[in-house]
Amino acid sequence: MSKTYETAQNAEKAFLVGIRDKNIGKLEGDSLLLELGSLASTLGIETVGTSLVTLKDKNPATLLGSGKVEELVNLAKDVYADSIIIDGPLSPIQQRNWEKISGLSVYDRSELIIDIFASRARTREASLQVELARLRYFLPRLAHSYSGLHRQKGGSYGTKGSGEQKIELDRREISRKISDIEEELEGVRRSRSVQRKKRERLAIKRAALVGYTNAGKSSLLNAIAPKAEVLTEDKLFATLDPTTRRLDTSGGSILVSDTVGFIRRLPHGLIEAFKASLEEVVDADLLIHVVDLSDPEADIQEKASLEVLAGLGADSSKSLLVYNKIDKLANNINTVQRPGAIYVSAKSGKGIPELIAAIEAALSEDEKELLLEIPARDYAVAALLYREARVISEEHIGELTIIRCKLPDRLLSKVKPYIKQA
Ligand SMILES: Nc1nc2c(ncn2[C@@H]2O[C@H](COP(=O)(O)OP(=O)(O)OP(=O)(O)O)[C@@H](O)[C@H]2O)c(=O)[nH]1
Ligand SMILES: [Mg+2]
Repeated sequence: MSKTYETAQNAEKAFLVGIRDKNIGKLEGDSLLLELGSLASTLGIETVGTSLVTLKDKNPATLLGSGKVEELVNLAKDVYADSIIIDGPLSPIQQRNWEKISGLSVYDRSELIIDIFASRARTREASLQVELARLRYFLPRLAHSYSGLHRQKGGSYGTKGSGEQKIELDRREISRKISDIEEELEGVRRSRSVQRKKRERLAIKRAALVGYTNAGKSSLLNAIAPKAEVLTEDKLFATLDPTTRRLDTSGGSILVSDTVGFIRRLPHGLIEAFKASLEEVVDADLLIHVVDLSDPEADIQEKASLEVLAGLGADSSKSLLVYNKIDKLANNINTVQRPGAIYVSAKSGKGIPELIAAIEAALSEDEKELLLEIPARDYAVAALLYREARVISEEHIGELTIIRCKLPDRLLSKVKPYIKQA
C-alpha cells in the first residue's frame, strides 16, 4: 500500500516556488524559500532553480494566476526539473491542476515536512503520529499520487477506469487504517498519562527544551545533562521523540525533555498529530526556549516558535529565553543583549553553568529551602515531604530525622512546628 502515497523521495531535481503576500517582506520571502530548499535537501532533493512570487488574488484552481503558472512551468522545464515544489499549502485540486499543466510532479511544503517527519520517527508513538498525519494528508490526494507514479515510472498504470476503482478501494483502506491508528494512539496516550501521574506524585519538576528546528535543543540537553546521549544533527527535525534526562542540581533532580523542533508554516495536521507528545511541553513546569542567535533569521524563528507554543496553549510566563551558538557570533554580543535572556554555546560550554543555575532558580521560585527536624513518631510528616517536596538530604540523629528540602509554599503551614532553620 505504501506505493499509493510514495512522494517526494522519487524526485531528484526540483524547481522551488516561494510565495509571499503583502504581509511578508522580500527578505522573509527569500528566507522562507531558502528554508524550503533545506527541507528539500534533507530529503535528498536538489534545487535546480527558484522563483519568489508575490501572491495578489488567490486563484482557486491553481493558487497563482494562469499566466504566472505557465511562466513558472517554463522556467522549471528550462532547468530540467523533475518536480516543482511550491511553498503552498496547495489544496488537492490545485496540486492536481499544477501537475496536469506541467506534466511534472508538484509538491507543497506540507508534503516535504510530513516526509521528513516520516523518515525521522523512532518511537512507536512518533511513528503512529506521523503515519496519521500522512494518511490524512494523502486521503484527498490519491489521484495526485497515482498520476505522479504513473509518470515517474514512465509506464502505464492501468486504464483510467481501473485506476479510479483502485483509488476508491484505497480510500476505504486508508480510512480504515486511520481509525486503527487513532485507536492505537489512544492506548499509547493512556499509558503516557499513567506515567505522568506517577511523576506528579513524586513531585519532580519538569523542564522542556523547545524552539525552532536546528536551534540546538538536543545539543543543549547533552551539554546540561552530559550523560544524555541524544542524536544531534545539522539537519532539520533531527528529534521527533521527546527524550527525557535527569539533571541533578544542588536543589534536587529536575527532568529535562528534548522535543521536536518548530518551523514556519508547519502543516496543521502535524501539529494535531503531535499534540499528544507536545502536551508534555504544555504541562512542563518550565519551558526553555532555545533560539539560534547566529541565524540571521533568529528574530523570526523566535516569533514563529512563540506562535506555535501559544497555539498549543503553553503558558509562556514560565519560560526561559536561551540564545545559543554564541561561539559563532562576532566578539561583541553586548550589542544584541536582551534583558532576561541567557547566552550560551552548547558547543564550547560557555554559559552552561549559568543556564543550569537559571533553570534551578526558575523552578524553585515558589519554594523555600528548609531544614526540618522530625521526631520518629511524626513519620507521616517525613512521608509528606518525600511525596510533595524536593528532598535534598536526610540524616538521622537518635530519634530525630533531619531533612533538608525545598518545600512548596502551600505546605509551609503543615510543617511549621518542625522548622529548624529557614
Ligand atoms: N557552532 C555551534 N553549533 C551548534 C551549537 N549548538 C548546536 N549546534 C549545531 O547545530 C546543529 C543542530 O543542533 P541540534 O542540537 O540537533 O538542534 P535541535 O534544535 O535539536 O534540532 P531539531 O531536533 O532538528 O529540532 C548541529 O549541527 C549542532 O552541532 C553551538 O552552540 N554552536
Ligand atoms: Mg533535536
